[in-house]
Amino acid sequence: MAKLDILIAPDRRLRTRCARLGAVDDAARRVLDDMLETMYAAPGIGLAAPQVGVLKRLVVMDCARNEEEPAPLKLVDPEIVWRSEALVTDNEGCLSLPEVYVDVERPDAVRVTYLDEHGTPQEVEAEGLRARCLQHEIDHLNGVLHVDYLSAVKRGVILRRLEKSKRRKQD
Ligand code: GNR
Ligand code: NI
Repeated sequence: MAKLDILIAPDRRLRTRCARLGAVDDAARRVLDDMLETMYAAPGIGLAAPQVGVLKRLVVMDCARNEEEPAPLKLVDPEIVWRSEALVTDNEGCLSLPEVYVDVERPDAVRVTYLDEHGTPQEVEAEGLRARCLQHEIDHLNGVLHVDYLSAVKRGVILRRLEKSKRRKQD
């Protein structure tokens, strides 16, 4: 396994609609393993492939608390097939927008279909933090970031600040 570099916004690759895989091969399994290692090292509770520059519909997650057993989840071509009517607002972070926390209103529960690492179709229903994380990651696959739920003015302020701090690090 290898730890990958996490892209920081603004970056065009974080704004791309990622491609479906349709099937799972060794190359996809390797990216998923590298993504999990990268996510645990960050640390984060989820990671989408575009965050490591891979423009494919791959997601890894682990929302287990520190005192719980690890519960890694690898999802290929995840798709939301049901959303609860009940909405909840909670604070979200993103590894691609360090230190930017945004209150986002989302359905409290979702059902998601996906292919597992063996290519077998699976379905998962989640609520609370797991549902929020699934929605946040699937947003990434569509080029959507948590700041997109803010007003254009607030989003602009945040993205320009990130742009400047990236430029400072480069030179
Ligand atoms: O680590 C993460 N924490 C988090 C907290 C609330 C809602 C979503 C997330 S996902 C984030 C990691 C990340 O950026 N995934 O794309
Ligand atoms: Ni994110």
